Amino acid sequence: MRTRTDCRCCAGTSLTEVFSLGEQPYANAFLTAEQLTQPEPTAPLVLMECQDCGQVQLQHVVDGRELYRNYSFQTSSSEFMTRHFAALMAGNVARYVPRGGFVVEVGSNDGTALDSITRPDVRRLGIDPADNLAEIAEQRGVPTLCRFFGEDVAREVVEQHGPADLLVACNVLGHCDDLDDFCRGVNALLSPTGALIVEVPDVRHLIERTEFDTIYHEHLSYFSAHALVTLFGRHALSVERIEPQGVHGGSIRLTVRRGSGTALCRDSAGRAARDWSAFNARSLDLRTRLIHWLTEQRDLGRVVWGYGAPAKATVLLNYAGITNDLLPVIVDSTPTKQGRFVPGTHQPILAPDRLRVGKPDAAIIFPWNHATEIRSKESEYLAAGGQLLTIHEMHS
Ligand code: DWN
Ligand code: ZN
Repeated sequence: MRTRTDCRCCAGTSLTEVFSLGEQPYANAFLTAEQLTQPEPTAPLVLMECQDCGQVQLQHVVDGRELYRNYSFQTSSSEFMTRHFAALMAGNVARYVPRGGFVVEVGSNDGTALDSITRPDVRRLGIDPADNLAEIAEQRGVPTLCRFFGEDVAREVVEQHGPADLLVACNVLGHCDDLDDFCRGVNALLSPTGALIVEVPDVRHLIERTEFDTIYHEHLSYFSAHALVTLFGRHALSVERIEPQGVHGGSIRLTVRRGSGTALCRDSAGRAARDWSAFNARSLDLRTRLIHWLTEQRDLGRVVWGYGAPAKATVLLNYAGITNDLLPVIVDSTPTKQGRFVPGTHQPILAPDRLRVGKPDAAIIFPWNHATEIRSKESEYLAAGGQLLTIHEMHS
């Protein structure tokens, strides 16, 4: 672990602390039964804001090799996200990829997005550091290079396959410590007429919607359009379009081209004022209300489980100190998470069909971004009187 004292987007050094979740375990490091009795690694989660460009980033950087070698999250776990990425690919392949062209996805996870490309003439390559995911992607026929993307990897790929007409990086930039290396990689790999499509959660929504549970060690940056335009501008990359997206609690999609041509100026991606003290107060209030509600439910003799074990569940449960006595079980559809335990608070993770057997009185939907999809899958449980709530819907 190291401490970062300069801004990843503008290289400035005026960073101020704006929020802290304290010392926390790694959110996606779901434990095996044997690991339950072993000490768990932890690191601080402290948010810093750059006073020059508005970039928000973690103060402490955990080595990515520790976080990603074996990665538990799979894109295909959500039908909604699968459709979202298929639409992204379809639109941009049609727009930027000529006959026989080449599409590269960075952070390709289990190959869901690349697998959606239907044009047989298009060559595809995924790049992802997780061995377990690269293997799943390969099995479904998506060629995958199991590496961290950067300038070196970009040069190797160009040498072997030629330049990319379309480069896609969704929910990836937040995971990269060295964004200058990422941008150099883009310049090395992207064809002069190609496009880079980037999608990241928007820090504006994190603040406005009190999404503190999206703050964890693998998310090193919490971007605004302004900070990203600043970053790309330093590398002669221009942001041609910025489009809001509803996914992951409110995201932005940027279309980036090589050269400094018709770049959106930084001011059009202007900086909004941020009320961090109100965000701090709302986060504490949410934690208090959650603990009160769960205690009240337990005292009433009602059983509450969790639905979904995203990284966000680990953050929330540990921040609020919720152990098995208040919330004994979580169900999740990801096969690699089932049979494991939440880092820090140790709830077991079971398959969703256990909900229909165990019939808890209520379940908290930890991935609030998938509430609609989960409610529609669990209509039987709801019809039988079960309750599915997100933390934002909880009132005691
Ligand atoms: O950047 C990141 C994003 C893209 O994905 C990450 N660092 C990791 C991950 O974030 P997350 O862990 O907060 O992801 P989700 O998409 O909110 O996780 C949803 C979880 O809920 C998965 O574990 C699968 C589960 N789930 C389920 O059990 N039944 C999801 C759906 C839709 C369902 O029906
Ligand atoms: Zn900055």
